[in-house]
Amino acid sequence: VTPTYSEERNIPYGALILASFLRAHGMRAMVAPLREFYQESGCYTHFDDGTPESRKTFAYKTSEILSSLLRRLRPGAIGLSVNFAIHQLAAEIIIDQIRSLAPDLPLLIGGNHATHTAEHWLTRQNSVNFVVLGEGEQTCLQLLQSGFKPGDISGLALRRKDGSVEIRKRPKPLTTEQISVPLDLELVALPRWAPLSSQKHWVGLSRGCNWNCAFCTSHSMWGRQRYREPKAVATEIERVVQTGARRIIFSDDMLNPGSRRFQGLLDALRRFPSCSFSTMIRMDLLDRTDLKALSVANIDYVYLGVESFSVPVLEAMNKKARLVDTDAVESLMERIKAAGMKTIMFMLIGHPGSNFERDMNSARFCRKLVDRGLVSVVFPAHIAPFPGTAMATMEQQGAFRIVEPRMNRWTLWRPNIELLDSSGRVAYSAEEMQKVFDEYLDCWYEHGLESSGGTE
Ligand code: B12
Ligand code: SF4
Repeated sequence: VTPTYSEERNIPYGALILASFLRAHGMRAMVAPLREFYQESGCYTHFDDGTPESRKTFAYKTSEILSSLLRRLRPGAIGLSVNFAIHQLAAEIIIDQIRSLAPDLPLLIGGNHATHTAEHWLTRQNSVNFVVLGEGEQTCLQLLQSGFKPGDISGLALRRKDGSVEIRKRPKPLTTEQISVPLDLELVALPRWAPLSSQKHWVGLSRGCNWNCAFCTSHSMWGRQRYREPKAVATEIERVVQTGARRIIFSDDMLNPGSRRFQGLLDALRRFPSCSFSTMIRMDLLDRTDLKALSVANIDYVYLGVESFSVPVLEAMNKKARLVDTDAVESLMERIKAAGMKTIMFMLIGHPGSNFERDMNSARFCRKLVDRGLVSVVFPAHIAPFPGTAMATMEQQGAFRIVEPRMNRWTLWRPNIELLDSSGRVAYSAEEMQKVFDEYLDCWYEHGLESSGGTE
């Protein structure tokens, strides 16, 4: 099961990939994207308005949904997929309900956020039996095959008999073959009012990233980048296109056109002329890429994780950005446009190393790019110290203080931290960060929010 939030209707890609792998190895597995089951008068209701009543309603509804799923699917174990910090509270409520409905059923949890907060899920009152760390496939398969006897299976976190928590070493990164099992869309248990055709579709070409930016969990989750087999990717896309999908968003952290397998993947994409693709990429990599080749493969939206246009901020982020000169950025944007693609930029506010002036200057430069029609949308986000990131450890070094301790509120629309100076005084306040955010929003309102290639 995957928790719920008021996001758009995204296919639960990671959980489905895991289930597809398990099925290919002879296991029975189904994925229930819980979000789709929370309906009131025909539309989704988000539970968390901050009141205890809304949580009670969520717990009650969750219990109803889970007991009907348990009756229907008769699972031998339940896995909960928790990729996002914002799912923290929802996941806790779901676990409480599972524990009261099926106290003896083995319960596992996995996903990015769960991996980096393993101890929490093992030590709270209603705990899970196992946390699967990082890539889930091999560890989960071994655990199921062993009948939940952890033996020396790597990649697990669990409670020892004496109550202490054991966080085991991760296995070696999975091989190309292991990560290439194509998505099996039959494994998604959707209610009748949420057909596959109404979902937003994701496909992964690769896993991991060769950079190690301070605010990002990619490195600690996946390690170095590995591409999937082009043939398997083509099979996966074919299955997705058969549902009627006309846009696929790549779930890759970072497309790396320098890779050996990249051309094979572009060839695979060209087999689906009815489908358009959106991808995440670094701006400096795109600068060295044959843009025409991307556009011929129907990649028409590029999301650039730019984060900042200030050199000291990029350095503090360990972004290792090679394209920082504003004239060079403008010229790249012109080339992207000329190649028939649209650009969406992601910007961060409040990272250690930044200050009001630096972030505001970045926002103003973004506005210039939007005014010139070179960038379609700019998405600003307030930084959050996600567990598993180098940035999270900077709190102990006194770089910032957390102003929003509830991780389920880390939607990145509001400030989560304030930056401190060396004497512990606030150097960049939440209020100032909000002003920078509002500068980005003003630009949105002036230009209107254009369709953003599949993601908001
Ligand atoms: C695609 C994506 C999205 C999509 C989600 C699409 C979807 N299908 O749900 C969209 C655009 C909606 C999105 C939005 C956001 N995202 Co996002 N997203 C990603 C991204 C790039 C890929 C996810 C993915 O599909 N990975 C590939 C699949 C195969 O992996 P997986 O899901 O992790 O599953 C594997 C393992 O985790 C494990 N596993 C997973 N579940 C389970 C369960 C069990 C039981 C087991 C055993 C194993 C297991 O096994 C799987 C196979 O190995 C990740 C980064 C990344 N590379 O993972 C960020 C990432 C998850 N997002 C992130 C963030 C911050 C956000 C936003 C908050 C950003 C924003 N400001 O809006 C929003 C919030 C979304 C929301 N819920 O409202 C952060 C999360 C950090 C955190 N701790 O919260 C990540 C990690 C990126 C980062 N910066 O580090 N995102
Ligand atoms: S922010 Fe982008 S480039 Fe940096 S580590 Fe994460 S995925 Fe890689």
